[in-house]
Amino acid sequence: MAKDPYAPKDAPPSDVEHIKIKSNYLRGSLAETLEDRITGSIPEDDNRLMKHHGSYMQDDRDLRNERTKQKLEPAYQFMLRIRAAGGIITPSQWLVIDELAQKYANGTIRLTTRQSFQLHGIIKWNMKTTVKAINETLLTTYAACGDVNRNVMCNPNPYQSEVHGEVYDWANRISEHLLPQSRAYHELWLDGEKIVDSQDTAEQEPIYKNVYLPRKFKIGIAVPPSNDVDVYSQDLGFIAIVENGKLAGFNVTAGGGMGMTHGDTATYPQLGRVVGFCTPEQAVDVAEKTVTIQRDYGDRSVRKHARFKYTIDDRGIDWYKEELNRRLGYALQPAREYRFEHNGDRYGWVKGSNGKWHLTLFIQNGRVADDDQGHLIMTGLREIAKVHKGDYRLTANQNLVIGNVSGQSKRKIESLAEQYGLTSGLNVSALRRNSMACVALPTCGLAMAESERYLPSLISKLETILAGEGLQEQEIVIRMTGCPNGCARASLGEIGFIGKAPGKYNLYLGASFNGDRLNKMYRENIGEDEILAELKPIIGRYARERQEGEHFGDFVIRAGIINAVVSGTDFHA
Ligand code: SRM
Ligand code: SF4
Repeated sequence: MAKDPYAPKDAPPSDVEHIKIKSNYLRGSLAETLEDRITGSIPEDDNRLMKHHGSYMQDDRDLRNERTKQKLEPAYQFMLRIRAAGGIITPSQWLVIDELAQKYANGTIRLTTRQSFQLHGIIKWNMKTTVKAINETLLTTYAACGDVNRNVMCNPNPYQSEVHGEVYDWANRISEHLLPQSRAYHELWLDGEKIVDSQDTAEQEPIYKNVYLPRKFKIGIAVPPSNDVDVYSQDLGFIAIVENGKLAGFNVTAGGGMGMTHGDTATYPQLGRVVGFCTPEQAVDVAEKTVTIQRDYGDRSVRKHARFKYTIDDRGIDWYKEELNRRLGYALQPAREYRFEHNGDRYGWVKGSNGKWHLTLFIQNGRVADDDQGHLIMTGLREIAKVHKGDYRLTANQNLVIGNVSGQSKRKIESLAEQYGLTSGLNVSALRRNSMACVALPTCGLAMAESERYLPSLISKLETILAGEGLQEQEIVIRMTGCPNGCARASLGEIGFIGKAPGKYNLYLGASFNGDRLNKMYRENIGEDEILAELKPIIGRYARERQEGEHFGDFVIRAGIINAVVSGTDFHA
């Protein structure tokens, strides 16, 4: 049973638990503190609740020292996360997000690793107008962050349009079903009618109760052979099983998660394990019951130990299976055959089985902005959205698909994409195409090192090494995060970097190309010169000694450069 490394089960609940319970279903004093004109900030208790509404208070860390010197309060601002299950939106919704980014945020849009959008730099007094406009366009920020189920990811597979349509529909249903029910969001942001004392009224959270979850919860659906959503990194994953061209159901995975803390071996990234198969109609029930298991058994004392992966690892995967079957009232069927080939995106034009065309674009680290080298990504996507009749789909790798383009419109979309430099991203090296970096500085309050602003230049140097070995077309998954929280799933990079201090990273090697094996630390706390010096000889050996079709992550293990990680519990061994 429980070998809880932190706390006996009767340890007192953490502060956040008290804040949630006292909050009257996520209200707290947000209504007043958002109106307070004296400061651009909100108190910490409200900030904790604000996350459930899809926003984090931040400050611009580039300006922190200067403002402290000038005895000014930090440059407080808010990040807003907009969720859309499976990452599909209409061109008119895109235009609204684009306009809000120009008007109230920092003029850019950030496509995230979970197929959501982030706007950064919104000041407190513009929050309500922004959230309202998002809701008016039928998108939401509700439960984009916080101790609830987050955006449900889903493969934006443009090839098999019919199966994708069905899978996407289930992603939406799971997402809707697990949304919090509290009217606090409507009251606060949408001028919904106030419920005076929700403790006594009909307002209830049938799934979350008034305690919500011990920690965030994440669900993703993959459609093999693509593991683009990194299904094993999810708390709960569904792997679509397609038989005779039809969706037969899903294999269910449980207990994945990427976050850890440097120096604390009781925290670790972990991969979900396949526990069985369910029919499509059972998927919502499996998700609900799993969420309630985590609600009831997750650690509410130590937040570092509160993710579902620890609930499972402490008790064993068989315990979860039994508890799930018990709550379902039926047993999951045995898992079915499937095979993943990769966890990245496939770029360029493809024709779907519905006869429509889809253009997958490489958007470096998901940052939609214009630059001074002729890449007018923001302007280009805006101009395309004005004429495009299909959809925009975000991928789980921070990229974007211009989806469902008719044969007649293809030429027009293509020429706009070329005109604004959007397609130039398709000609970058195979390494860059498979790269991902989290936001980190200057907005992320937890960043220990640069990520989004640094990885592109590090890749340029690695490209020179790879080209020297004739490997410029070799696909290698490379990922970086500015701290060990894992927002760009760096523990699943064949080459992974996790920030340790300004300019210093831990280097990890040995994850698989299809996302079914974690990497392992190879060198600790090294700067750029050492990174390049360490990787150069390994890349050289890979060029000379690899076997036919062998991926880099597999090679470093076969060559004895690093040991394979079989389970996250051995990650630090
Ligand atoms: Fe994340 C916290 C950004 C995906 C694990 N994440 C944060 C915060 C909100 C920082 C904070 O708490 O103050 C970051 C905001 C930075 C900023 O300025 O925008 C942040 N996370 C992101 C995004 C935007 C990264 C990106 O470059 O795309 C991703 C938004 C996803 C979305 O749309 O919902 C993002 N975060 C992830 C992922 C990847 C995933 O979900 O597939 C993970 C690892 C998977 C997992 O959860 O295990 C992830 N973020 C974390 C954690 C560590 C959780 C843990 O288990 O310990 C934190 C810190 C926390 O929760 O305390 C965190
Ligand atoms: Fe911030 Fe760390 Fe997440 Fe990067 S991994 S966005 S630095 S919390």
